[in-house]
Amino acid sequence: MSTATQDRISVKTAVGDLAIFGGTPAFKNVLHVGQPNIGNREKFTAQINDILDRRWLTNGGTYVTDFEKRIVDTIKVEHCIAMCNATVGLEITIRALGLTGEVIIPSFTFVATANALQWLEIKPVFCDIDPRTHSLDPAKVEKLINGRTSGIIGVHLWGKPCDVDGLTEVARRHNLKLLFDSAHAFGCSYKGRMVGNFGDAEVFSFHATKFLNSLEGGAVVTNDAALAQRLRLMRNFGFTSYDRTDSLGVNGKMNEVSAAMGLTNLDSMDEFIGINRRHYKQYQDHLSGFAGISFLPYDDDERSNYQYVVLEIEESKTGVTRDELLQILHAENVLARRYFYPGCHKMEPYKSLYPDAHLSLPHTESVAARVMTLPTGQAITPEIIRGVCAIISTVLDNATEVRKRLEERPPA
Ligand code: T4K
Repeated sequence: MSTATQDRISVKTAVGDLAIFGGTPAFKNVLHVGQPNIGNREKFTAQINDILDRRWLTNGGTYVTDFEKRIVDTIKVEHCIAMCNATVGLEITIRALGLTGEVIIPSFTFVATANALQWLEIKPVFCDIDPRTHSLDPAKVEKLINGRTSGIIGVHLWGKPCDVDGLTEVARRHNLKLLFDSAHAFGCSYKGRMVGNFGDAEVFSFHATKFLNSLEGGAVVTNDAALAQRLRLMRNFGFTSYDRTDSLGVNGKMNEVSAAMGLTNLDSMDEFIGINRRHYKQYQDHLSGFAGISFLPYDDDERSNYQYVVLEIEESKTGVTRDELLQILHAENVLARRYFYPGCHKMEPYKSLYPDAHLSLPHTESVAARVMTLPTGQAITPEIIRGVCAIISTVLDNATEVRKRLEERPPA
């Protein structure tokens, strides 16, 4: 299985070596957060040929059906409805659940969570997170419930399950629908049960950047047979038979090539998780000794996909800000990311629609200012991680000098 080739890595040890101050970038080729994992290429190309030979490209083909079955078996859920992507999966599910009025969600999430609601003219009500977990705080959710609230969308950000029990209890007490945006959490468990089995439904993403991808793709999973039936109809224009519709639908179908990619990658899922876990531990070994650097922990007693290496940088202890460190890494061709900055409430259209939202989101804003994600996955090697950590160590060991030299640089 191939990985990205890095024909040159220069390991940084001194401030003067840093590319931002004129040194040669540590990596010749750009490193991304979210470079796709790719399973057995021969198998995938053979499947594409089979799909072409059979001239059945989409609309309920055998690969999509098999992919849905494999997901059902993998996470032990009753129904899986594959979708063209998770955003459309969320929109269809929101509609199928009959959500209206207001729905409570975190602001600290990818903008698709909020967009899926706003697109359907439902108000996303942004709730603050628990800064330790980066996920919705159920006590704060409860305070936002009013007569217009129809549901809650919990997000298992970074693949770490949110407080499922707490949100389930709040939803039950107030008779609200509970949906989980599980875009990051395929293959993860909560209290020993696989994510996908909670709330009214959960939505996975299999976008190229997810640890398990189907090129583009998503899936809605549920243990509610009636909801599953509505989702299937809505996914396919509402068709109940060849030329009959009884209700409104849209096109949310996954195509056969995407399903073949999903199936191929499912065969390598344990390998991908193993790679991610080793990378995560290696980053921790190199960096967790530095004051002001903390890793978002994954629970080793649960199943996790370890697809994001999430660091928090506390400037008062590191002597550099998250954004300064990002600038330095980018100059070295390490495209570390500040996901999910600045929070949905500070992005349009939400910033204009809900200008006061920030008042109740202090943890969201402070976490969004501290978080950084580092490259991981199949394209990354232990040698690359050593190179990335050498840059960060050089900066942290010499923070005062780095800060001074950054300030002395002429404005760009
Ligand atoms: N809910 C949550 C919580 C989500 O995080 C997402 C998506 C969704 C819902 C909606 O799921 P989908 O509708 O997408 O199925 C990316 C992804 O596009 C998005 O799927 C993902 N979350 C989000 C967290 O990340 P960007 O804007 O960061 O994408 P982009 O193009 O900058 O790609 C990230 C990096 O990956 C780049 O630096 C380059 C690299 N890359 C990307 C692609 C596509 C590659 O090396 N190869 C590739 O093929 O959003």
